Amino acid sequence: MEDTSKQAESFLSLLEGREGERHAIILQDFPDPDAISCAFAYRLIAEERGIETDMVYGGRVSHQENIAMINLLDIDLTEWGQGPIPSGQFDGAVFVDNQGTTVNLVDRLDAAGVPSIAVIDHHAKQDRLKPLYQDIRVVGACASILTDYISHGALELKSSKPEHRRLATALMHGIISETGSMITALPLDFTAAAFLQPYIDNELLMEILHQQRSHRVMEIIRMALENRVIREGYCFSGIGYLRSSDRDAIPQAADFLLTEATVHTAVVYGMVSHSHGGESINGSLRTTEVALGPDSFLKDSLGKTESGSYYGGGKSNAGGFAIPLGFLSGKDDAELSHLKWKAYDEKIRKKFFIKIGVDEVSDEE
Ligand SMILES: [Mn+2]
Repeated sequence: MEDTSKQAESFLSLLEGREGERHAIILQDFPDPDAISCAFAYRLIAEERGIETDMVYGGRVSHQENIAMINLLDIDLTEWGQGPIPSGQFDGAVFVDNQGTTVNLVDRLDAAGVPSIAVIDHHAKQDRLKPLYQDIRVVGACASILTDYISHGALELKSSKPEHRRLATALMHGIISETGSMITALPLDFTAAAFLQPYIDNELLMEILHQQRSHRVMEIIRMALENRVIREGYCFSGIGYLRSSDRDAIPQAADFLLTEATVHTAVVYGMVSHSHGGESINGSLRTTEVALGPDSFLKDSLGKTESGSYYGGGKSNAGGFAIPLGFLSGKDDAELSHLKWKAYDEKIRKKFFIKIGVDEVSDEE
């Protein structure tokens, strides 16, 4: 097993002599369990050394499982909307599970003169930030890096402390969810999970992992089932109009469609009405096909806007896209709404069919 004590040592020396400081822990705009647990870990480690922290993000915590996680584990994330960050409030920013490229707060932190103290991440190295300290490792979950620090003395976990149990549970959830239930886990992730195991709250972990679906989500899954078209292992489903608050049901519906025996790739999309009056087609792709490459699949299928940005992209087994409607946005009477959806639905499906090379005419079930 690799000796990681050096990294933990240099991380701890970074925190030395910083008593009385206040750090902003920066999460990506749409924080996931890995990021949330890392932020929580940094907070408790820093607290031990007299450093105050705020855990902040600039977007939205969506997906009911993530909302359940922060509620059940009592993790108080702060959302920083669009306004400026007051200067003099923070001595430094610490980026966990990101390197600033998936964060809309970086320019505002710069404007407020907040220096980047640390970047702790497991994504491929990017050059957006120039932090004092960085630890970027090839590991399944960033939570495993924070756990590695803890196991090397950053924090002495005690089962008798409820906060420590909540932290261990959060990190375990981060590792499990980020590695697809350990399928993509690397040795350090297993070491971290083994270290955390004695401290976790099993019941709480179960509760976070087994969030029940809301009625709305069930309805959207039903529509996705009804409207699905399957061709050569690909399953496409347009689900019509939905409110922006139900947007998270789209990836959940795609997850569900992927469970059908003959399906290796599922794409679900719908017309989302936003609170500011605009509309867009939002979609999610899920695949079990290792060779597919969601990023290029979506870019090739849907192309890009006139200004040259792609409508979508993704990572190894998932992706998403958003196509703004622009001039066609806004509430219409039933007939026009129907026409509008039908036009987009057919156009999108056609683009995917072209990409996978199947004949559109064979569309009739
Ligand atoms: Mn991560």
